[in-house]
Amino acid sequence: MSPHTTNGVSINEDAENTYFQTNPSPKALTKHQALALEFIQYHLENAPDRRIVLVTSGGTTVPLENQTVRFIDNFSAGTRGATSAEYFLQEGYAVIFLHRQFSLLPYSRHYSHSTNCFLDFMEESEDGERVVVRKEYQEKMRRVLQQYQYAKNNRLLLLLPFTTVIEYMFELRSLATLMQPIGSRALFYLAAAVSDFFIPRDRMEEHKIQSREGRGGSGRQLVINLDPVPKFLSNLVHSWAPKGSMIVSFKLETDPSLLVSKAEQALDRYQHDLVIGNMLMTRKWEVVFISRDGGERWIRVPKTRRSKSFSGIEALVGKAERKPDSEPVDLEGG
Ligand code: PAZ
Repeated sequence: MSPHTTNGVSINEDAENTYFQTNPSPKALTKHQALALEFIQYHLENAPDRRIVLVTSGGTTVPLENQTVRFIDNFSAGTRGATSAEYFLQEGYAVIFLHRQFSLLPYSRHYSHSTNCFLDFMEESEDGERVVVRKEYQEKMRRVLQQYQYAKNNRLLLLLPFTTVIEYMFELRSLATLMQPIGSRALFYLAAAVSDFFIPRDRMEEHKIQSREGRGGSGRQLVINLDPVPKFLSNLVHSWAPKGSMIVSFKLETDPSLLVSKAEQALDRYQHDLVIGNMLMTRKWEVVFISRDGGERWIRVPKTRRSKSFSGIEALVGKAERKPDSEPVDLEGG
């Protein structure tokens, strides 16, 4: 089958079919489908007006061996996705959180090992009989706990993990298809950092690659030959996602001169609703919105509000200083 066009955009069905036919579907897919179906049906029956968002978060891995010892990874910790999920919940959405296993999660991210050891938040009570939250952390922890329990008790948050880029693609396709009945109340918020390259199953080593044997190079060099991951955003927009749903993708760059043009290109190519651009070094303080109604809109967090623990999401929900059409600020001193 050859590529066809929808709204002038080509969808490469060959690439899609080959990818899904020649790579194994994740072991957890059937279980995840059942959980997602139940979650979606619950909200359609009990709160038909509720919006449901699929948030993708964290980085995908590219395994080098089938029995994986080594893999290629990326920097993403899942901060954007986990934080955004909290804000979606606060705004009344139900959230399907498709995340890299062991990356940051909504609510528990405030007590992640990468910022603090959770034991530092605790102490023994004066009588030595109980373990309690230290006084200075109680107010914030109570607030986070209440929000977490509200989401949990009202079945508003479904956590589904992935690890590899292949798993991610299978999960994304399957969730988008299951979300069809939600129609225009569905939102896709694609904050995961998804590898552009992978090793197809039929070229992957079964066992741990041995350092003495060498692979493809001279001597003991290991030469890795990666294929491009098919551009699935076009399949998502034109085929998997419900008609009328909103699709927001992210674009990360390290070269500032490329960010806006690449984000515009993505919007033009895939014809979805919004691309949010960010630079690796400044992603917590500034983002640029590229939307089809034209123009670029920078949203920045004022220098005075930047802190180590600041997650950056305020930049996306309107609490930040807005400076439309201005140049990126120098954050080195920030
Ligand atoms: O997970 P994190 O908060 O460390 O990073 C978030 C992000 C930079 C991965 C996300 O905002 C993003 O840009 N995702 C798309 C990356 C890409 O261009 O593939």
